[in-house]
Amino acid sequence: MKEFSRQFEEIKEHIDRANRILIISHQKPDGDTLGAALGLSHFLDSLGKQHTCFCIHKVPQHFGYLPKIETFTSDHEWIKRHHYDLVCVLDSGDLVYAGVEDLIKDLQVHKPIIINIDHHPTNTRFGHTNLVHEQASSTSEIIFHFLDYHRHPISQEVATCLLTGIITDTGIFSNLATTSSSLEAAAKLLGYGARLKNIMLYTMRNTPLTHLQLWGKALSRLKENPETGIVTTAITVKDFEELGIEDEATEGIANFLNTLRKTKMVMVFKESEKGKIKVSLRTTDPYINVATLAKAFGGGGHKKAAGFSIEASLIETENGWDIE
Ligand SMILES: [Mn+2]
Repeated sequence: MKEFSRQFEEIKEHIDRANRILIISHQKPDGDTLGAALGLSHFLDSLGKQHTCFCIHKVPQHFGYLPKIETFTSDHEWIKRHHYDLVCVLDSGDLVYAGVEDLIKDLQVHKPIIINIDHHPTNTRFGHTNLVHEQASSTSEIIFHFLDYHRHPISQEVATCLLTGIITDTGIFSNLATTSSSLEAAAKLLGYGARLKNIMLYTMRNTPLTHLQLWGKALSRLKENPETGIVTTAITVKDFEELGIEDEATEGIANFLNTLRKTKMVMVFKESEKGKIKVSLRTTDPYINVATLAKAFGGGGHKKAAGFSIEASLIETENGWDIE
């Protein structure tokens, strides 16, 4: 972690100087953005620093086991009325992805310092200090290295938050984000008392029946293009309405399809509202970089897992699903 010592020092100095800090998790929050935010929040508590955790969307209920998750707010107006001199944006390639472009504009009256902590290779370095570590499994792992660097004691609470991020972003240590460094960090966090049983129960074994019914629809529509080797499927607004569920139910489908044998690439088209399609891209092919593809359409992500949104409609062809 030596290569990041300058950023580790800089961030600590900014924190020491700040009076009021805003921690931002990205929209549609996942285990990593929340785990990293709360890990940082517990750290700020131990320094006696006033701070707020913000996410534009409500935190999903199943993260209720994360200590202090109830302190998250989505109240833009409330944030606007307070004076923040430091803003930490976590696990977000850019401010649009974070869902806080407008909020940051509103906060500009007080000219806060912006700290960007992330592991997405498509990160735009939008902060005054950018701690972007592309090889890290998760932003939570980066927070772990930050605390470790400053030799700050890690409590059971912090360990549970950070291990949540590592476990969810590595798909329980199964995807390519799994490295010796992420395993080492996880081992240390377990040593600090991280509640592994709760993490597994609430993040990995907590699927509602209706979500699997939606997966069933997606699986029944799978198509493979024999020429390109690309596998596609689609989920429509109607599916969500019929099952009475939100689009978070699709989380994990693309990763699951990526277990298919001999597939160039998996594309999941999700119609989140009429005329708006979210495309998730996955590959295990060593020569394909889906982040580049996603970026060409205004999205982003990792080499093997990325996505973008587009205004289009779904069409079904003989060899697969497409957009037009
Ligand atoms: Mn992440």
